[in-house]
Amino acid sequence: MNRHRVVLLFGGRSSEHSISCATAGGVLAAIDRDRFEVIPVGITRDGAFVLVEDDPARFALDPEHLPEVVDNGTRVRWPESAATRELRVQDASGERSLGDVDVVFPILHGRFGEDGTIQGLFELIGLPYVGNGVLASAIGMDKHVTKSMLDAAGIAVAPWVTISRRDWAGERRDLWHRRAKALGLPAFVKPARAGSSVGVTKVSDWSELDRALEIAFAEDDRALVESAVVGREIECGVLEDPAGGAPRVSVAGEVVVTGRDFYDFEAKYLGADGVDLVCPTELGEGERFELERIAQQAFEAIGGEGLARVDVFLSGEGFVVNEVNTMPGFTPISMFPTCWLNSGLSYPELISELVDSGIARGAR
Ligand code: G1L
Repeated sequence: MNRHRVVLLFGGRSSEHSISCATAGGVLAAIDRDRFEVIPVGITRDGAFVLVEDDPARFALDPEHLPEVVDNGTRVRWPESAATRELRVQDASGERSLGDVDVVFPILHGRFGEDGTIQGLFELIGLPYVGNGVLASAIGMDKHVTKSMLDAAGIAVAPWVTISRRDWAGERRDLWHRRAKALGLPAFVKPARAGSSVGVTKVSDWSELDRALEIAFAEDDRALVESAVVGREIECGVLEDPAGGAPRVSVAGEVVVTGRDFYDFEAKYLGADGVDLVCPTELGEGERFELERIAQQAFEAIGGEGLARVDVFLSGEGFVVNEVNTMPGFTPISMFPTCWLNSGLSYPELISELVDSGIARGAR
């Protein structure tokens, strides 16, 4: 059988460049080589597309040495029209063809990665790709827009107020303070767009609000003030059904925070102490059923395609959706692959399934 040719795209102009590289290393090591031929394409921190050697070891997740895409002087050229899927590369000895590709697997975070822009490029040039499309990616990137969509679909979310930098700097700052304070304490202040808890502050006293907003405004022009939900932090994976049926939902995992304020950036990616991922986590039968329904609804509310991780709180009043992540952490030990592993899908199988669904979508 002819192997499908997969462009693994990673790195990029984002603060999570190294996480993307390490994730790509995990995918390179696990992807089924009998079925897929991989063409690794890195994006340098400056935004250059370079052809990278297909060597998983180069991108191992080592806290001492964070992996990165170095500019090796090559330049990858995308197909110039939707009539061709030919990838080309230029190097010191000139330009040559890399042959036709079947699908792109984008492992990119933040701006120009999971906000729909790169997906728009693939749509324009007619290249099939893995994961969410332009709209769901753009929605999922923005916490205010995600919450608005979920709320409109009748899905419970924590009460929130969105404040723009202009609102806050203007004459009516008091009005915005009052609106925020009506939410009650404790509260979280978050930038509207920024992944991995960057710029997020927990506020336990309103005297901390302005400082927290300032931190959030360093990341984005809009900030959310959100009621903190008291409850368990539970996450589950959603996968598109290739046959067009209802999306599938994995068993649930739980983020058990023991020694820090919340599940922040350090805890998530640098393996800092104080956080345990428990999967599968204990839920009653009714809760499991309810979570499955909510995860499916949340996925559909944002127009999800391919996959998503749905993060919820289980409070005294039931489930509250916190976030729909269209590009979840994806190393072999991340929550999303772990949830699927405990649902009977291994990491290599999960990768195969995602790539297959990207190819199938391209064919439709
Ligand atoms: F392509 C998929 F499958 F949709 C996909 C792409 C990227 C799934 C998960 C991710 N995750 C990431 O890119 C990252 C959050 C690890 C990048 Cl930093």
